[in-house]
Amino acid sequence: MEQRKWWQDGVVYQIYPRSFCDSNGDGYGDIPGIISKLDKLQDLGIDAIWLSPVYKSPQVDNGYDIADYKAIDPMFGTMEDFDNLLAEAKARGIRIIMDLVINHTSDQHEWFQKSRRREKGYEDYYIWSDKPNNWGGFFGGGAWDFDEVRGQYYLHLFAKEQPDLNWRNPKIMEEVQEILRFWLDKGVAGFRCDVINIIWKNDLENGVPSPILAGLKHYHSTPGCHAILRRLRRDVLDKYDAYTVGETVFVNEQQGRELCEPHRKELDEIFSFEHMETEQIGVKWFKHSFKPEKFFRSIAKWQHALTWNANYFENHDQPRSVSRFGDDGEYHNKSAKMLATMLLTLKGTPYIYEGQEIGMTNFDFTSMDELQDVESHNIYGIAKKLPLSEAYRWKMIKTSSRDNARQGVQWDSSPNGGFTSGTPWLAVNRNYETINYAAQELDPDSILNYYKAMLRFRRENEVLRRGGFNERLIKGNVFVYEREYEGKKLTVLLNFSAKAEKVPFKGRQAFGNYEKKEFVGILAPWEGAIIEEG
Ligand code: TEU
Repeated sequence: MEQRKWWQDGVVYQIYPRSFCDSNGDGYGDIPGIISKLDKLQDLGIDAIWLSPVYKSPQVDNGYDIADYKAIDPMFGTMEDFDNLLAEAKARGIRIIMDLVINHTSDQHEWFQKSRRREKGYEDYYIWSDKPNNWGGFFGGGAWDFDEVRGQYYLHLFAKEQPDLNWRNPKIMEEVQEILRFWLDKGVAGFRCDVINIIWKNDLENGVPSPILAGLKHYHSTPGCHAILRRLRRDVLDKYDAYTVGETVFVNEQQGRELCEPHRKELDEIFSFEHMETEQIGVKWFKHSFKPEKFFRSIAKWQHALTWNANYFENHDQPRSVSRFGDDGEYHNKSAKMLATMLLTLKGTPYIYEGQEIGMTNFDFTSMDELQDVESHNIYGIAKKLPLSEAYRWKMIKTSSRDNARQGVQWDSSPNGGFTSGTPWLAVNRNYETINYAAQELDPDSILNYYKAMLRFRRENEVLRRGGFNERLIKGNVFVYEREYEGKKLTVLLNFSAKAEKVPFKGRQAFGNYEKKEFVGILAPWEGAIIEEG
């Protein structure tokens, strides 16, 4: 039997460094800030940190535009700080997972600068063409821009400052392998691979015209992408026993399986998107209506689809889960705990996003001037050209903006929530006086203490870590499922509403967000309970 890997039992915590903790008062979170909070993360009970990009970058897309893969951006600190972080984390039994962005670089990367000048050896590092095709970009608008220096168009599926690498050039494979080795030699545990299923372009033909992402079929989950993943794993990753989780946009179950089933020897896990898009009707920005049942069905389907799931309800690209799937008003505490109960009892590796463990909510901005996200500004710009009311446009941004999850972590009730002593790069949510880490540490009934207890419960419970998954009831706002391991069973009951719900299940309560010994068949508002039936 294959040896069990750490990530099959572990829990990962995502840090978005610029928003986590600022140690020097410049308004941006940094690596020494992360180090200063490691004790708290150890106490929370996580096993690894996924670090969003800390590489040298002009920060057009907050670090997802990399100018040097082997250097730390001065905004975050130095390489020495990074090495300290690795060592300090290791001393606390915490692994570090790096963000690997290899679909594109920054236009400030020296490869691009050389390529646009047609320097020998660099001519084909990017995707150049005399004639752009009709593909659309992920941030809205077209996917090609003209470069005056080279006199040609280049492909960029994201911001125009993020040119796509040309994986047909074997040099790119060599360069990326060297980058992987550089970080693995330092001791990182693996990589979260950004938009990994779109890196290989089958061809550059026009796509079927579509208002969003025309051309997707020409580069989505292609055989070329599978070949790259197998190569990276065989040549480098397996030699270090490194872990990979792929951010795989728009995958269906079959495509998901092809990317991460163990025998494929490609990725270990994937982040699928379907459950995060269940409230979308047409384009997500135009309507926000959350139907729990659709969400549950999607989760259940994916639990069955893959051998091992990476489970998440939040990240730096998504609104806050308590505002989106829970209730950030009257039932803030209960609904955040109910969501924690679900996240930590699904089959697979749970991912907690910074601030989720204290129930941080969506932003409270009142105008576009307060937002920074390049995607939000692009989309707002496009929406301004459409016949929509201003109220509608604003609602669209408010429900979808990535800045919802990018406000500084609320550490205490001092100005700016203790995130920075200076002026934060993005205003901190005004609710920091009521929702913050320090207050929740002291309150036995807090969301934070629930997370800690739930993580302990999970660690001590083989059924939750190893068991199979089976849905028992999906109806309206109620989701009931069972986990089973070697004859032992636990049933998880969740209520996604403020209305009490009757359910045909009873038993001894093992864990839950309402204190009780017996579960008698009624779910209270936003209740999450784990029971042994009988
Ligand atoms: O995200 C890819 C991606 O699909 C999102 O940007 C998506 O367009 C957005 O969530 C919709 O709201 C990854 C990173 O996570 C993101 O932060 C980067 O901006 C992007 O890739 C480009 O590197």
